[in-house]
Amino acid sequence: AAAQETASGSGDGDKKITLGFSQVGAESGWRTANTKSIQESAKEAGFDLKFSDAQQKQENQIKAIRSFIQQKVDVIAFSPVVESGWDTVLKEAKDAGIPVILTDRAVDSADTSLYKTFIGSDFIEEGKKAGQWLVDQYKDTQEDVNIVELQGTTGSAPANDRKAGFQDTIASNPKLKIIASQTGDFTRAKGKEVMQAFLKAHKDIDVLYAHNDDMALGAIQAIEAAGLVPGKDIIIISVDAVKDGMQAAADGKINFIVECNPLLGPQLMEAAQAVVAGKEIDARIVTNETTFTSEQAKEALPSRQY
Ligand code: GYE
Repeated sequence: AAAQETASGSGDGDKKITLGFSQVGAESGWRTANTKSIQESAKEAGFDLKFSDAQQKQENQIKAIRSFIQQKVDVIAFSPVVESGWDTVLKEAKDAGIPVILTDRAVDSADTSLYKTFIGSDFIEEGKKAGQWLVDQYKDTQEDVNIVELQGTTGSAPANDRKAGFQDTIASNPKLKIIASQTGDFTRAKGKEVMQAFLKAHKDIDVLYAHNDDMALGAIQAIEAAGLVPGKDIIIISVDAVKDGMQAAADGKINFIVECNPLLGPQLMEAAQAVVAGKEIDARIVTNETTFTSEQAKEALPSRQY
């Protein structure tokens, strides 16, 4: 029996899985938490992780994926910076017999056999939750409500979907008007810069909808610098619920946050193990999420992990 155990111990079952992971970048608090979750989970699961940071550029991700194919990794995972333009490189991975898992952001490829699963949030749903809160807040308004929008990275799934879900939902009340909408690239610096421009161009902003906390935090700096009170003079809604965002909500500077969970590492390792073992897995793995008002943020803050 002992000999058998030794034999199976050195067999295929114990082979370290090599996972090539191409990350979007380090643009936000969400991304930092996501990267940490993936690195820690890979370590815990005993994977050999090849991690590559694309600095928000699709061309860098394509290069990283090609290099993973050349290195013959067991499985490739990536969070696609934008939705379009992946068919060629995904076909190359498929032809090389390497399974691909999408995490966090989706691609718009018509051929869904190019990847095994997509693990991540429903961004349309997040946009709808943001919109619904606003609809409820202003249900009795007689006046126009002027909204400015800070979009995420142009062409990314969360920017496209958070915009669409929000827009569709607020359309139920014609008084709710988006008067300006521009990308802030999901970063604090760009969020601040674009908000400054919005404030210069429009004297009558009632609401800011930011596609993530970091842009909202940058915008808060611009709003305060303009002598206005964030959360009062301008109502602020954002997405993510990272610690700094939750703190701003607890302080009353952000009025409503839609949660987007970055801790995708454990689910990714589980899915990677399954596909490498040749098992069938669900084509869509959705993460569980909630929303926070200022009061709820205050309560949740002490136990927040990221
Ligand atoms: O909301 C934002 C990050 O793709 C869900 O990317 C992610 C988004 C997240 O930069 O903060």
